[in-house]
Amino acid sequence: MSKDNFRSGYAAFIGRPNAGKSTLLNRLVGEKIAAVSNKPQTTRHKIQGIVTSPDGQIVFVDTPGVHKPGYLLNRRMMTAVHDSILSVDLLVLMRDGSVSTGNGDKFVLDLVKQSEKPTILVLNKIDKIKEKHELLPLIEYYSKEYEFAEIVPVSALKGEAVDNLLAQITKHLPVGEAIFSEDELTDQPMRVLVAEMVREQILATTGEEIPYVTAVVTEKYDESDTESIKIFCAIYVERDSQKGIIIGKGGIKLKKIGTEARVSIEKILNKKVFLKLFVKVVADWRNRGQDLDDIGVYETR
Ligand SMILES: Nc1nc2c(ncn2[C@@H]2O[C@H](COP(=O)(O)OP(=O)(O)OP(=O)(O)O)[C@@H](O)[C@H]2O)c(=O)[nH]1
Ligand SMILES: [Mg+2]
Repeated sequence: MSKDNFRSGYAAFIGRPNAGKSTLLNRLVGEKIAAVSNKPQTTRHKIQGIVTSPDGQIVFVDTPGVHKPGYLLNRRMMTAVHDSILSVDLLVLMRDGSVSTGNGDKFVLDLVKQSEKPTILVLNKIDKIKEKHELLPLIEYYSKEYEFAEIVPVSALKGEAVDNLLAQITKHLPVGEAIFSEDELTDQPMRVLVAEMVREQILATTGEEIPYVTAVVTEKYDESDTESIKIFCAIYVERDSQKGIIIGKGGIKLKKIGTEARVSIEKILNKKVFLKLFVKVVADWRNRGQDLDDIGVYETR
């Protein structure tokens, strides 16, 4: 394709919690830049991932799953979703194609309708479906509700049909030059990426009650040593009892979180990493603007 036809622009993933948005982002970018877990509300802020091909450059914006805001934290998460919808060229509405439609799905669909933006519908998790024709009623339902630019079934987990999705997304972006240099994968600062990797391991290692009350902040990122990078991360919780759960008996849980996170971080950095984690108790941080600013969940409007 000649350079005159090169397309570029921003595309935001929106959908319910657990739809697989971050999994797809990582898959498309080819590196883990967003935390993934089986617990809803894993993503807390906008994460940009960049995919450059000979045909175009897509800047993907991963957003938190759409949910009812309770805490100030959740209100800020939903502001991030609304901001993304307004600022991008194209929406990618993602849903789990293996489950039936609920009120949450309708709410997300309404956001798309209100935006009137060109939107690609992605039906994810097709690896969980035995017969592909089982998707037909869903495709029919969505086609009646909105004029989608494309409807693309994929499996983000297995990487099924994601190349086709990239081509479809590129096709619907405006003609224009690349926005970022072609070797860039994300605009996320390393500090934020590191904190994401630690939080991902907390989500993987602890039970249902803990994910919502924790946040991770990289407090020190020291590259002065040529051999290894020294990283200190603070894990915020709201109560002493939660601190105990994260640390575990004899520190065993925190150790596991640290080891697994270090492996992920070393993979991205291609360098040896010294990772130190410590737990901070800050009551009600989810409702405190200053704490949220410190943690990096910013007020964007
Ligand atoms: N079987 C299957 N599971 C998937 C697929 N894509 C994602 N998952 C799983 O679904 C869960 C949620 O994935 P995430 O990528 O964290 O979902 P998300 O939409 O980013 O969720 P939030 O950040 O909470 O909004 C994880 O356990 C993933 O492994 C898929 O294609 N097939
Ligand atoms: Mg996510």
